[in-house]
Amino acid sequence: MPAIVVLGAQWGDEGKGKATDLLATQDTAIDFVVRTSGGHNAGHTIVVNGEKFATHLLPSGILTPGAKSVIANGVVVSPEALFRELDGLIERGVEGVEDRLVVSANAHVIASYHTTIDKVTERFLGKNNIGTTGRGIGPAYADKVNRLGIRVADLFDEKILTAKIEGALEIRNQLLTKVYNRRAVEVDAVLEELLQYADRLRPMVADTSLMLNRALDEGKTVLFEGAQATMLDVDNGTYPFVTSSSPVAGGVCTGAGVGPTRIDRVIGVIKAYTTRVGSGPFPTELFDENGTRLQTLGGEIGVSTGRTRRCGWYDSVIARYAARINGLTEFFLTKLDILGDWDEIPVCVAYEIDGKRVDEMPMTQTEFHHAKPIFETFEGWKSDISGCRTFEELPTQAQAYVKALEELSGAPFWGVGVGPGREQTIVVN
Ligand code: 2SA
Ligand code: GDP
Ligand code: MG
Repeated sequence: MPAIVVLGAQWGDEGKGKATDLLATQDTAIDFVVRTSGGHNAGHTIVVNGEKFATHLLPSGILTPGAKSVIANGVVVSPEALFRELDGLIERGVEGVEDRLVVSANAHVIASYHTTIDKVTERFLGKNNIGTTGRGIGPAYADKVNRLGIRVADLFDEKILTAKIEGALEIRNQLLTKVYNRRAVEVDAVLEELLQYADRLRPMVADTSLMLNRALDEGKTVLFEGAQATMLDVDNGTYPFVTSSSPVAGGVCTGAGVGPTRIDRVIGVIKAYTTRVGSGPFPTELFDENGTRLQTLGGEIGVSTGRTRRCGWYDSVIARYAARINGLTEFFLTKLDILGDWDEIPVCVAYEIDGKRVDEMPMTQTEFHHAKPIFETFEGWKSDISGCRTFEELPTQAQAYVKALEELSGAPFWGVGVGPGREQTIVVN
């Protein structure tokens, strides 16, 4: 299986880090783990031998000694965040991280003025804000699309870098000073900020598209690790309450410079319930004690910003949508163990929108804002399943719940997570 995509099927934090890590350790032939979109707004948690690691900008494969980790062209890279994360792993005794990291020369750079603009814009929007992570992601992608961006390769040529910073600041300082009433950012300050990372970064930089295509030609296995998720996709998500990149399967191709015909498996990671951080519509959101219980039992707190995640029941309309948008070959269901506390578990099977039953994602965001979930209720299993390692070991009610979700969701379930640990997984198909 040479090219595998692992991506989020809901609003993020489904447990993609765990699914990636599991594939990377299960199949010893995984040679590359690749991030293709987003930046250090992501937060992936991996628990190895009881020790907890969180990756943000780095692919979670960085913890797997045999695999190369790649930050591909579609990612926005804050050099400051990159080295902070690398140093954090080195301090914890993870060896060889810098030697097995490759960064695309074409990835775009996040500088401190992007972060400033992100935060000031959110404040400016007030109650209409997006609830971004404040990491400068949106402004960096906006500069990229506006052709004002700075790429990693630019850090190695001071003349080009100076010209690019001047060009970007000419526009960005207008926004900062005239709209946001802020002080202008100085070219020299940005130059100094970015150049300090150039020497350490240079040995890691390569043409990652060429490298990955050659690797696939040689039959190597490449794992593309998603960040954020389908419902946060700038085209297919709950616009404008989305991130500024394409975390769907199609985004993997542009974000890595590989063609769609090379992809063999597309795995959608999905929680046994639903969570969301930041603003925006969320039809199955719970505002009662069930929501608080899911939040507490599931430890639903943002890995990057520490924000509390909004919680709700499983939404199979979203699952079917994710299966369709990404052409999923399978799902990986996580956090089934968290539901062991309920007598009955509701699952959203369709929406009621303005008095009508709707089985698929509606065409417009206005309709989605009006969507009320239609629930079907399943019997709970009221027990701890975190020690189960085969499907047959699961209580019959849990088996029935998984089978029902699989039938409703539009793609087969490859595995089920019953705990955060690497080994707490049941492979179903
Ligand atoms: P941004 O910062 O521009 O990407 O924010 C835009 C929206 O995207 C959401 N977003 C996320 N949602 C879930 N998890 C994310 N990563 C962290 C994690 C989140 C954290 O893994 O826990 O620590 O808070 C993530 N990154 C971006 C964001 O909430 C906005 O709705
Ligand atoms: P990601 O952004 O999709 O990689 O997910 P996060 O790391 O942000 O959040 C997922 C959280 O769920 C992490 O704390 C994981 O350790 C945890 N997790 C993943 N799978 C399972 C599971 O099957 N059961 C439990 N209880 N926790 C899980
Ligand atoms: Mg996360």
